[in-house]
Formats: sequence, C-alpha cells, structure tokens
Amino acid sequence: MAGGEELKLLGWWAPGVSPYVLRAQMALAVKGLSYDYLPEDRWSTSDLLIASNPVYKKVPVLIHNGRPVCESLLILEYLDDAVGLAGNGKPILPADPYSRAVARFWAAYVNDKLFPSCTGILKTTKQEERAGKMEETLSGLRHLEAVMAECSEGEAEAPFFGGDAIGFLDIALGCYLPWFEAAGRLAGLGPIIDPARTPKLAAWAERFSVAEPIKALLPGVDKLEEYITTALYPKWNIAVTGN
Ligand SMILES: N[C@@H](CCC(=O)N[C@@H](CS)C(=O)NCC(=O)O)C(=O)O
Repeated sequence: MAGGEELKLLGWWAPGVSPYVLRAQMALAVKGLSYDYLPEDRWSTSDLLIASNPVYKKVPVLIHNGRPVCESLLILEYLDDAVGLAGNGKPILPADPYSRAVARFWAAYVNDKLFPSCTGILKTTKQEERAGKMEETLSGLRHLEAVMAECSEGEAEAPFFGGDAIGFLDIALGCYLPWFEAAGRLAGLGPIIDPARTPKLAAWAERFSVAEPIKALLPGVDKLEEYITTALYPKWNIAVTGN
C-alpha cells in the first residue's frame, strides 16, 4: 500500500465464512486500506500464524510492517490508532469518549453473548435446547433493537449505529449477519432478525448489507450454509439431516 506501509491479513481458508476475518476485512474496506490477504491452509496451521498469534493461533491477524495485531475487535481499534495508516481517514470508533465506551460495550456483548447464543441454535438438534438458544438470541437482538432505536431517535435519525457512516458496532455486529440468516434457515426457524420482532434492527441489517463497501464482502448465505453443514456439523457431531 501507499507510503511504504505494508499490511497483510492472515485469514481463514474458506473465504467469507469466518465472521472475525470478515470483520477485519470490513474495517479495512471502510477505511479504504489495501492489503495482502493470506489464507490459512485448511489442514495445517502456518508457521506465520503460529509466530504471529502464538497464544491462540487464530485468525484474523493483521500484520502491519511486520508487526502482528491479533483479535478482530482490537484490529478495528488499531486501524483507527495506527499512525501512518491514513487510508481515506474515516474513523471507525466514535470521537466522543462516552460513545466509544458504549460502542465497545455492545461490541463485547455481541461477541460474548449474542453470537454464542446463535451458534448454540446450530450446535444442537434437541428442540427444547434449540428453542432456549433461539430465545436467548432474540433477547440479545431486542437489546440491540433498543440501541438502534436510540440512534434513530429525534430529528437527526441515523442510519447506522455509527451515525451517518458505518462504525465500530455496525462492523462488530454486521459481520455476523450471514450467520443469523444461515442459522435461521438451517434450524428451520425462519429469519432470526425479523422485521415483525425487531423492525429497526431489521431495517439496519438491510441497509448495512447493501452499503458500500460492505456488500461485496458478504458471502452468499448458501455458501455459508454449505460450510456449516460440511465443515462444522461433523466437528459438532450434528447429522446433516438432523433439523
Ligand atoms: N476472538 C477471536 C476469534 C477468532 C477465531 O475464532 N478464529 C477462527 C476462525 S473463525 C480460527 O482461527 N480458528 C482456528 C482454530 O480454532 O484452530 C477474534 O475475534 O479474532
């Protein structure tokens, strides 16, 4: 990339399906930064990944001028903080310290509570357990509906959590959108983000999915479903016909 800065992103072997890698890619695209994408091999962990993220050995890892930054949310923060990485200069985090803290709170909630509830739907075929995980997921989405309602309150109605532009929470949550859709379809539960239940969130999801530069990065849900059924169901001991 320009200015002698070198960015590499260590990514997942199947494109588009890792929400964490997608999150880093979304942030790089929003900031207009170019980078080399280095996918991991499906069957073996590369020496570069082991050296770059020796603690977790997970992707994404952003390597900036040879120095690794691990953990997708930290990569987002780093992209705002790193001197020399101007890109288009658009910040991801809000400028106001309180709004930053709130965005970080919800991003952590989405990571630690909401997404595990959603994958919980996929990790069981027992109806009762699945219904419990669905209820947990819906309860999480209701919280985010309230956050979106606050953003779209008053005269200056904002299209995104980040205001007029895509920001930290938009990317932190938006990288999971294909997963919500795939989970609803695979579990036969219909749309998980449903305009009838969470209208503001559903409208946000629609806007985010077609926004530039996000649109081109989102994987087709069919592709994600195939990945879940062929690569993850066997790991989770889920029979493909077990819906
Ligand atoms: N908390 C990490 C999670 C990253 C993660 O789970 N990455 C998966 C790909 S989706 C991975 O590298 N898995 C490799 C493994 O578990 O061996 C982040 O936000 O970056």
